[in-house]
Amino acid sequence: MDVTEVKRLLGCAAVDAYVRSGMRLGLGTGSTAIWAVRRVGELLKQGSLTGIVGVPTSSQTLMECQALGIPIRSMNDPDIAGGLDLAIDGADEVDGERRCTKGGGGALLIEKIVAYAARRFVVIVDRPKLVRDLGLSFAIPTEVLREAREPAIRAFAALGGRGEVRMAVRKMGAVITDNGNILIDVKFAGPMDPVQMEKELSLIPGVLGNGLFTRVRPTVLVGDAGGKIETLN
Ligand code: A5P
Repeated sequence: MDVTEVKRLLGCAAVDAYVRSGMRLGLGTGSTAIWAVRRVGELLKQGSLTGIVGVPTSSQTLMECQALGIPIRSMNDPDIAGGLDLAIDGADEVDGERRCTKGGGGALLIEKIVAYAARRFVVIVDRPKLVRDLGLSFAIPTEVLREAREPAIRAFAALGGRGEVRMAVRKMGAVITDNGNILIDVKFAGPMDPVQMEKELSLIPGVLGNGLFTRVRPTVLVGDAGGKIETLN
């Protein structure tokens, strides 16, 4: 089974198991989470789900919701009021304590606001994303105010990380996020304490968000190449 099919199965499984009518739902970003968004759209169209309001975590997800007719809100709308029943998202890495690295798709800032505001967080990943230590094979993404670029890179170095501005592929220059900022990916040479590092990165002026998600322990659905899905709680 190819990896796209595994991601589709994961998206469907998460929605079928955890989404109920009337929920305020955080909708993640990326090539896995998009399948959960599509499943919500499908079930709304069928009428087997009703009364859902979704908070999209990126322009990718916003556009998909609009195309599928999923009612969308911001975290600040009165009927969301800063809290969600459930958020479903992908991840780049998950460790043995179900802590995650996110932000490969550049949407980490809103993804974290949404995940941390949800009563339940469900992460959907294919098995190769399970790792022993976060941040070794995947650099930790950070979203940084443009004016803070060089001070932030110096601050990352003081924490043992090498920061690299993420460059755009079909545009010259840096990737500019949905929020108008740049992304700096921070590579660590050896294992670090992700709980402590999430805090340290959050304290650097101009660093608006980082891709370490350690303060919520999600339910993780892990997809195997054969299509089997395991739930980690
Ligand atoms: C988006 O910013 C990310 O956090 C994604 O959720 C993460 O990169 C996983 O994406 P894929 O499902 O595309 O691998």
